[in-house]
Amino acid sequence: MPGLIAPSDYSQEPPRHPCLRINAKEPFNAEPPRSVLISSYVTPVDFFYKRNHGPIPLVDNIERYSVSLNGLIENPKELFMKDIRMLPKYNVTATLQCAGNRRTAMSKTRTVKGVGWDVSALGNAVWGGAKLADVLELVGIPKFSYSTQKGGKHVEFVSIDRCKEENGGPYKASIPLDQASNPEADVLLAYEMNGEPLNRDHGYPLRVVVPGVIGARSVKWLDSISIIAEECQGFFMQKDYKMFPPSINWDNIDWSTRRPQMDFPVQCVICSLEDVDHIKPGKVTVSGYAVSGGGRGIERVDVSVDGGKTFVEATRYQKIGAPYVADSPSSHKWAWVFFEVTVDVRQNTEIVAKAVDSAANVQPEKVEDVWNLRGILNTSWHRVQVRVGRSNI
Ligand SMILES: Nc1nc2c(c(=O)[nH]1)N[C@H]1C(S)=C(S)[C@@H](COP(=O)(O)O)O[C@H]1N2
Ligand SMILES: [Mo]
Repeated sequence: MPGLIAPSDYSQEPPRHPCLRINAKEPFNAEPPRSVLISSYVTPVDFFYKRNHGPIPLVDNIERYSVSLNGLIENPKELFMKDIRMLPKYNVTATLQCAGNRRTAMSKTRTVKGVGWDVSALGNAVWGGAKLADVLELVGIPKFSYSTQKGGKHVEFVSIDRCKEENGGPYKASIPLDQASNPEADVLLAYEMNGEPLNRDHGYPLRVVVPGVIGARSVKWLDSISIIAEECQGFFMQKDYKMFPPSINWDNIDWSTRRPQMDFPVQCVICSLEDVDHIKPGKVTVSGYAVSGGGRGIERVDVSVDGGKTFVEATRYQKIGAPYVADSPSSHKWAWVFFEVTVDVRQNTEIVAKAVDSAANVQPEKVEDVWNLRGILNTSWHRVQVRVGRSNI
């Protein structure tokens, strides 16, 4: 597309913050340290995880950049940035989480395929942009549509980055039309992140943000939107990001048996302690994040200091000083919740955290129960080992 360019190598990557932990260099995949992740409720752009499948695209002329809307619609259209900026602007606070978050821990029980991630392959941002439902109206698709007259039932987002999984073709994904055309689903074509224009790593000049859904569907560097009859047939919808049971291995896998993963399940992680941490005996603050998919709130976060035998409830908050109530209109429904509890630790032990969402969904106790060959959606109870000594090491 004129305006947006996909480099074929990594010689034109943007600068990145030195505190990021790099899990893969080319394509660039990195996450912040745990303590940095929970130092701010809205994640600063520099510390927001970066998950890429190819070199970062470049814009040579923003005036010429446009998104084409095509497929099973009456009047295909080219939309320029000014057309998208003319629509009402929304700011949606939403947590983006990679399905591979916590993959490294899953790999420890049995090897999985994929980039290793600790617990910070997610971040919470204020995304600014137009609602996809408003954009679709520009091509004659009314709000709350399940199908177009020509039989379109899915909305496919196509980028321009070159991914080896797509044999050098662009990254793409789709969501159902009824979600895309529902203004309450808050799907955005975002041009801002935390009040600033998107930067190159996060999709400049325009990206999709699908709140409550695994990050893989929030396509960056948007080039075109196609209204199609069946879901997108791209690699990342059909041959990746699907949840298989632990019995499936690379010899017996049949990708067609499972649906592409959309909503993410309830998740919670302790970020104030490392996997193995050394502390002084006495009071310890246990804090971290909890988040669920589909707009479900966090009803409870339980913390144990005896390896999961007994639990106490942690305090939850989104705004300091204001009590958080799951699913209340005053809460950020698409955003994570921070939790905190002070516990007394006198001897070496395992500290555990688990959350319950507003649909009473719970996290699995053991990682083995959700192990899958691609290592996605590790939402098992989060466990850290503490070693108690007289002095803080
Ligand atoms: N065009 C494009 N969009 C993409 C990707 C990509 O590689 N290319 N990665 C996806 C995945 S797997 C995730 S988790 C999120 C990461 O977004 P971020 O890098 O802004 O954190 O972007 C998604 N959108
Ligand atoms: Mo991802």
